[in-house]
Amino acid sequence: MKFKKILLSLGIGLGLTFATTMASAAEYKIGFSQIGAESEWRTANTKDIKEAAKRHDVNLIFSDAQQKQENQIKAIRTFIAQKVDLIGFVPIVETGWDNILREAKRAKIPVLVMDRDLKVSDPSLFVAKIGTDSYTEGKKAFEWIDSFVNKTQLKPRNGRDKINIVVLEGTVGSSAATGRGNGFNDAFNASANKDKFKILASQTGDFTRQKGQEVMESFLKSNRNDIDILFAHNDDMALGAIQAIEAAGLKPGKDIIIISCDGVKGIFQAMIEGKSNVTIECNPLQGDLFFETAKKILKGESVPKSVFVEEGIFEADVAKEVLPTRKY
Ligand code: GZL
Repeated sequence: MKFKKILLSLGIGLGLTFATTMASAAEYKIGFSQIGAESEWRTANTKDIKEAAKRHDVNLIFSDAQQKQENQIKAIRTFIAQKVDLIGFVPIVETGWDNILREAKRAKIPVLVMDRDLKVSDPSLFVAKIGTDSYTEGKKAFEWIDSFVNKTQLKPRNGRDKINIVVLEGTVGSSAATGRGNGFNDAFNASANKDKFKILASQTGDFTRQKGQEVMESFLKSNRNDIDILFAHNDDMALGAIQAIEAAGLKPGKDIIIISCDGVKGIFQAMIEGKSNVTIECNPLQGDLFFETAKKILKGESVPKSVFVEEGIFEADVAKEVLPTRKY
């Protein structure tokens, strides 16, 4: 009879929230610092991590940093004090991790990164990264626009000579935003049709629906009839922008073509309603791969430095058929 113990360590006075899942006499104790709950994607990522921890019988100490890097650093320091076997985290931004990861290294606690990338002076400060290829997602996004315009012979509205694109960028300094932006821009500059297009405006919406709506409202205020395409770095900002486009009396998905990244259920619903055109999948279901890799590390097995999860692309015409199969 497996002895089951419920461990619930509430956040200490640092404004952090810690929760420990039902912990059996698990083989390993793993501390995980999550960014927050900024998007449908993130909440799906968190749900999958917690469920995978149970499947892998890991004692998970989970911390939600509420979108603040300093909370992630505090949480990692707490994990070190708790002498966890391994530390996992999603770096909210790429830089600023060297010192805290040196503390983990001194404590001989391996670090496994999930989802986003980080930049450190010494690559040995983390063992590996499980995640998503944001550069390729951005590249796929422009390549889709290029082929869509070619196929439909989309013309600029308002008699303009250039097809105007506006961009809602993700969190400033995050690898997801940097990667998608670089991938998009490199594909744009490599295109034989690049002279057809112009980036009219580009601004961060911080990956949230609310800010996506606000920034799109500002784009529309100054360029109501001069926006042909919206590229949003995630679906949540696209969903916010859709509300702004409708409020401005325009038809999202028709007057303004919309492409975004993630592949969450909300954007499938919008595509079914004809309000968005395509989503570039970014898979949040990384929990099993994370814990499998963590156990290999803890057993002294070698693991690849970087592993990407599978990702596809879904256009509006398949949304109705695919939505029931979506897991997030
Ligand atoms: C991408 C991930 C991003 C999602 C957003 O790997 O880090 O963060 O695209 C989420 O929805 O907020």
